[in-house]
Amino acid sequence: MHRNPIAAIATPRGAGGVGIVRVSGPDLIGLAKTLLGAEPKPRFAHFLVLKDARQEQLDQVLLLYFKAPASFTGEDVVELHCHGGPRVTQLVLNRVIELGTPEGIMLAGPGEFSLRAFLNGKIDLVQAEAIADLINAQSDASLRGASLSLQGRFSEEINQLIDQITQLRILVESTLDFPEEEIEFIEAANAKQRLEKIMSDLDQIIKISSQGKILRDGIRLALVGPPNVGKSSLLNTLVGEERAIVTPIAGTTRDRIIENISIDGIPVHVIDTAGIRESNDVVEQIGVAQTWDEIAKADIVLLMHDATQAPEQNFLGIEKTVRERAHSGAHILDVINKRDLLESLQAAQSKTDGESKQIFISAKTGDGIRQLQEMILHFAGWEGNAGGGIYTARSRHLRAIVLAKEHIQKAMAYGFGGNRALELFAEELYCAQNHLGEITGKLLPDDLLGKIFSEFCIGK
Ligand SMILES: Nc1nc2c(ncn2[C@@H]2O[C@H](COP(=O)(O)OP(=O)(O)OP(=O)(O)O)[C@@H](O)[C@H]2O)c(=O)[nH]1
Ligand SMILES: [Mg+2]
Repeated sequence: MHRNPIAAIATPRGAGGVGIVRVSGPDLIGLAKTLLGAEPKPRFAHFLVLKDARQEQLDQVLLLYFKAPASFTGEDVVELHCHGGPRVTQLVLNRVIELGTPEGIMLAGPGEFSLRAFLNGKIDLVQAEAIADLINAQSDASLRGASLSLQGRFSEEINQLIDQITQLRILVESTLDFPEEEIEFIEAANAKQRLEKIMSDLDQIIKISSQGKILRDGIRLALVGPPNVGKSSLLNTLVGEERAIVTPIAGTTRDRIIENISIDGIPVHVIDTAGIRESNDVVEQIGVAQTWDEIAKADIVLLMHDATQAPEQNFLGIEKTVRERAHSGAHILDVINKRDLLESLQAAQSKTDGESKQIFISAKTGDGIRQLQEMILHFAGWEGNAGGGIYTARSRHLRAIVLAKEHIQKAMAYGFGGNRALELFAEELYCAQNHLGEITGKLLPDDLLGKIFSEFCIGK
């Protein structure tokens, strides 16, 4: 399909050593020649002095010409590496657009280069998403996971599953034409074992992708409770810096504060919130309303209280509402803070059975913090990345795999008894295959592309 040339600044705004202006289009040899004043050699760094319309020097630049289809987008690509300042790059971009091509050059939208790479079959959808994840990665572990997806590890597993399902489908559908022999034929072809293999591979992929989803999305962790229990102190301890104001005055925090940290390489979005209490102060009321919002969005809620105070009526009320407001998959951990103030530390032992959701800590001394971090990872479903090899995954992928699994389960239930069951069986395999196809983009539901690529930055 013919698409008009597009251009954008591919490097971040701001000052830097080098800035890159990138152009992609079906035929850019003319533009490259005009810029260079000579025939460009593909994949060769040409030095040139870029001049404006009045023939005054704009900048000294390097020009790279990638000839289609051997480029990121699969089209002709021209890159101009100039000095990295917001003004320089903008002027270089303007000049390129001014010189133009017979069809003109449009400004690229977010992710439009990657979209073209996808549409031209250079990468599949999982890989395109992995590019965005790689750029946005906040920890080394998520970066490695995105890199594995980009290399095609995840897509490969999905494609293998699709192959297995397709083969089984072909087998079953072909027997539909030969009713007398069908059962023996299918038995001889180990159809049942093959179906079981598909099922166990699906389970394995679900397991890895749910880890991959944690690696990509991270864990949303809300610190909540009554005023003065030490929520902001805990935020500061987890971040390792004084980010939130801490005072002995109840009602110190009013605005929620979000900090991105990583625990053992897993991104964790920690949210300090306004202490929950009835208040006549309008600002505080808004803060408390935000707290309830955060409780609803969190994967893990740390419900904090003060070890020196017995939980009173008010606290029990908060606890009940927190449990009601948290989403169904969330875990609420009871964090009893200020353990250092207790005279008898014996009484304040945290249970260590692995499934206990209660822990004593001191945000002030750091006592119990490591154990708390482990609890957070555990209840978020992170099983550790012992062997590495976990690729990043998104909710969209996981949903599709789970749907595929449901169809395979239905297929299993139909079994191989008789023609009608076989038809239904084949139909379920077909549905499962389609759901898996959505992951890599072999099969695209409406508006998915727009949604995915609009999250990209411009110039990628
Ligand atoms: N001894 C001791 N004091 C603590 C500990 N954690 C917090 N504090 C003190 O408790 C008081 C309140 O701490 P904050 O962290 O501001 O409490 P908060 O829950 O954020 O309070 P609000 O923002 O008002 O809701 C401060 O004086 C802290 O120094 C702890 O582990 N031990
Ligand atoms: Mg606070």
